[in-house]
Amino acid sequence: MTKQAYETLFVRHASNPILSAKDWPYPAHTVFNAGATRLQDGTTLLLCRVEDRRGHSHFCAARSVNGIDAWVIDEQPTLLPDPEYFPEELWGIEDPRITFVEELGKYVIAYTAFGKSGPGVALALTTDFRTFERYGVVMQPDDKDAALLPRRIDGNFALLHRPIHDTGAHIWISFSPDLHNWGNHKLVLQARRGSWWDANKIGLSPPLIETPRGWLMLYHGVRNTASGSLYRLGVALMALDQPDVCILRGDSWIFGPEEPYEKFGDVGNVAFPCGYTLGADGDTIFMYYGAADSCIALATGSIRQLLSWLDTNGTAPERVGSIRPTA
Ligand code: M1P
Repeated sequence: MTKQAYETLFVRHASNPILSAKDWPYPAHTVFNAGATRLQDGTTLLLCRVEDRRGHSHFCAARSVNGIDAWVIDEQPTLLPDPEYFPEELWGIEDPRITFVEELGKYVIAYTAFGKSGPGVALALTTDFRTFERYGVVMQPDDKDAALLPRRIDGNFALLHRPIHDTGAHIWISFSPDLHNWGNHKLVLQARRGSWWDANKIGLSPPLIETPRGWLMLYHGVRNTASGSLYRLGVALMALDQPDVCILRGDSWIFGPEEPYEKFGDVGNVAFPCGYTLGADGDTIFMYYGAADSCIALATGSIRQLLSWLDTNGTAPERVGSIRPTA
């Protein structure tokens, strides 16, 4: 791997950070970890995690024609926790990831519901980001970092998520006929232990990116050090018809905290993407990431370059999931 190849995979936007609490129309402590989507009229919508001064989070939508600046931010919170009906959201809702599901004609938001039992995965559906149909918690605590695939696999919806077990914090996939009932759970990708950059925890970052060669997965890897955790980004390629099967996984991280707004903040040394949009060329990835749990930044990459980097720098990992029975 050449130094240059690593450094140009994702390029930070010159006006980073693109959004922070000072832009907000109502009092906010921090704004970070935003889900992203491109609406039908081409507008980029970010569903931003907003943390208040209690430490509780909710979501607020910001819309921009070019996805970079001139954001129009909802005057009031767009989606608040609803602990009366969903006590699992007592301490807030966090880290939304958005998938448009053609079959439903709806956006499905997978997010972390944080309550007394810990973080769990909840779903909410919307057509306009103004009214929401809440499905409640679908993966019980401890579980987070979830996103839905945009279409069914073998007749079922598929959700990537990150439960924590005694054996570690690894990425799993689960399947459902109706988005309510989930099963057929499979381990997808493991934290690598030892001295790896992704030794201690991994989790899905934005929703998977579909390419003709497979699903590109950007994931965050955490290494615990004497001065705290380091959150960096890695890439893997999953099989199109079996997204639980990893075809290639990069050994090195491809993006990590370097700039002051990524190194310093409420939680320093964190680069945490929850969303992306694709450029009109179908290749450019606009990756929106939370920086230091304090603001939102943008970096651009290329599907073609990520695949070519994986071809040179990726290895086919040992299979971790169960083998699907053949018919
Ligand atoms: O503080 C860094 C991140 O920590 C958590 O992520 P994970 O559990 O995957 O390590 C999340 O709370 C995330 O919101 C936060 O940015």
